[in-house]
Amino acid sequence: KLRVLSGVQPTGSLHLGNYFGAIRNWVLTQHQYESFFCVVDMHAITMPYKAKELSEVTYKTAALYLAAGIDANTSKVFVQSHVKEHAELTWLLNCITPMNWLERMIQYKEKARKQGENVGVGLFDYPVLMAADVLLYQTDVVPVGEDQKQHIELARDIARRFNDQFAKRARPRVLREPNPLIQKDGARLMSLEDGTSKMSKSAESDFSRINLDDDPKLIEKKIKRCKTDSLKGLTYDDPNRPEVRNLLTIYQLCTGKSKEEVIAECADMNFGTFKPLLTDAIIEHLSPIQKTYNELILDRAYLDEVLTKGAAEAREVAAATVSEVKKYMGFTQPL
Ligand code: AQP
Repeated sequence: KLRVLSGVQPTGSLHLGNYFGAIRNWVLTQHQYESFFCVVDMHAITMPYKAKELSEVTYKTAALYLAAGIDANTSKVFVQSHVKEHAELTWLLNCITPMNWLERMIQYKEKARKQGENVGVGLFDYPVLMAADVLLYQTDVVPVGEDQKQHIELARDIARRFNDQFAKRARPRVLREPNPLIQKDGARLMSLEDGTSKMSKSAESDFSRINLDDDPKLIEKKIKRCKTDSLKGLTYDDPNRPEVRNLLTIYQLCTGKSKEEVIAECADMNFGTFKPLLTDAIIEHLSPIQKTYNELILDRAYLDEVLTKGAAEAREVAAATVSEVKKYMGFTQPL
């Protein structure tokens, strides 16, 4: 079976972008692949965060994975910091990664701009930690949203550089080059307040996104307030109305209808008619997930059990990779 790895940062409530860009695709493909899904808490500390909340948000994120339909019996669900090989491989890869590869990263440039003088080394190094996450498990496929494509390409470049530099003749290659898996629809959901910027956990306004744990009243309020116009006729491809495309895509994904069906249904609508339909579709799609989530989040013992088992299984694969990498890099092996 091909291997899959992906993760989300515990930096706040997960939103529809994280769900349709990543988690839902993990759920749909988890039985086809050998799957590793981690809560990437070490990535979460690359931006200012509240230490008191990290553990709580980590549990919440894991509970949402399970509530969304990740099957902990077949997929390995774990917390990144519980498998110390992530940090160890990051250091090893740091030492073969040119600085200028990282200086090109769009996400770094965007996030660093917000940080000004205080931007940390960790944020700069984020893509190498992500490369380590992926390469540790000899991952074939990484299901992510569009914004992460550049980071996966970097992970491929790092793997190739390692293989060429230290293990030119090794077959199979010591580090496997991963491929991104990016869905056609939902790979880049946009803010509800600005159809040109990405829906994001860290955006200041909570009204820019629908969180997976928003209650129906709040969802209704957010959709009522989201940026729209009063023109009649809703289409996917009007470049002057990016909000329309975004909301139609969310409607399409929540109802499971095809794009063609949505085009036919909404062609003559205005937002006044469409918004209540969209609100209902989101509430209906999220309701079973929220019901399971509300039960799971109270059951810390069960979450601990899942995460402990997941980490033990992940560690086995990760340790073997690190040991191989260190061997090729010339380290002495401890007795
Ligand atoms: N708007 C989006 N549309 C589709 N997919 C998205 N993803 C994020 N935003 C969208 C995908 O969700 C996964 C996890 O993201 P992450 O938490 O690791 O970091 P991120 O990409 O930086 O997401 P956020 O929500 O914008 O977080 P903050 O604001 O904390 O940086 C990834 O697969 C990502 O592609």
